[in-house]
Amino acid sequence: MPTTPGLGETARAIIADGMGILAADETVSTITKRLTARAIESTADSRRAYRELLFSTPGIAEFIGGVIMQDETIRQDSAEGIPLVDLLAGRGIIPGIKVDAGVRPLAGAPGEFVTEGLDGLRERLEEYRELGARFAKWRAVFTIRDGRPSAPCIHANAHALARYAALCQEQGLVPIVEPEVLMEGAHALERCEDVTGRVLQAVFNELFAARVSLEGMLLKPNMITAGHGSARQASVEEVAEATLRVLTRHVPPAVPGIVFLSGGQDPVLATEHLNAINALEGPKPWTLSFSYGRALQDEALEAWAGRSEQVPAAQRMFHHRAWCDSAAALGTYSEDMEGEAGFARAMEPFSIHGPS
Ligand code: 5MM
Repeated sequence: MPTTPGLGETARAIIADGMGILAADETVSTITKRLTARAIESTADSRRAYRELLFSTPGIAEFIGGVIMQDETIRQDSAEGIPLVDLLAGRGIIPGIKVDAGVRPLAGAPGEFVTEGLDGLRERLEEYRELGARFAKWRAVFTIRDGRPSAPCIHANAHALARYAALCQEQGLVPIVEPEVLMEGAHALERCEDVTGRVLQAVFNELFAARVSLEGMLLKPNMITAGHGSARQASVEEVAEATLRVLTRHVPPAVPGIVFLSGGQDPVLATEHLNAINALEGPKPWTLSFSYGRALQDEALEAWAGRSEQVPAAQRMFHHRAWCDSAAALGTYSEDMEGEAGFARAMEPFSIHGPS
């Protein structure tokens, strides 16, 4: 497998020293659902204001090494006319871009999906690189049901992920490879473990066949949990052990980092799970960090509520959760980092919004 100079350095820089990734790559349709659920009108300007709030949060560059944007955001300017991509880069945060075109029904596999977007991808990657992106992301989704995910669904998605990753590396961008086994369903943790293992094995077989340099990529998987609808939810310890077991069996040590998605977990629980994984004894040859969307944003979005006077409160929430997740990436998070005392400690190194 060839190694591409520069890609490994970028991959490692994104997740250095307890840093992780903010996934802010919701499509217009997804972010619109999240905004309207909180009675916030979704316009190009409100979406820009929300992303700018996150990206410009004071102190955040200590915890967030990379941000995944989507097509609209990477072309937007801040209220002061600075391209958002430059705003990030100027703060030392590496800009990334979601490049898949979303999921479509997979022919021959009723109820299953394949992620599309390979047509014209080389040219789009070239353009995004010129706009300032240094890494990219492509997400495949797998549903657990009777007989699902099927072998053709796993194969089609793993193959597409590998073609995407190879194209990214050709264009000098670090690919984040995201095979997400969804938490929807009533399945037990053991079923999630089995399915995730099969999916990861297929993905790495395809990455190898496509000559993707493992040193120059990041993996973004789900954690191993019971389905949201399962009556028996696993303990934090059980989730951590099962997650590390699957990764040890199916992810080569050449991969520099594994950045988990949160998948609809409560923000605090997503922090606890990451911390427990990092606190486990035993070999962990990759950096284990976060690339959370909802678990990093939900508290801030709730606090913002679309009101400009609420920007400081929202930034305080975002800064605090990123501080906690960064500690979890180092295995040093503890319960007393939550609550008012935790907020005060998170603010200690600088004053985020004051004194005046
Ligand atoms: C931020 O959400 C991304 C997907 O948005 P679309 O569904 O609109 O494409 C998603 O890919 C995200 O990056 C990951 O799923 C991680 O987000 P969560 O919320 O699971 O941590």
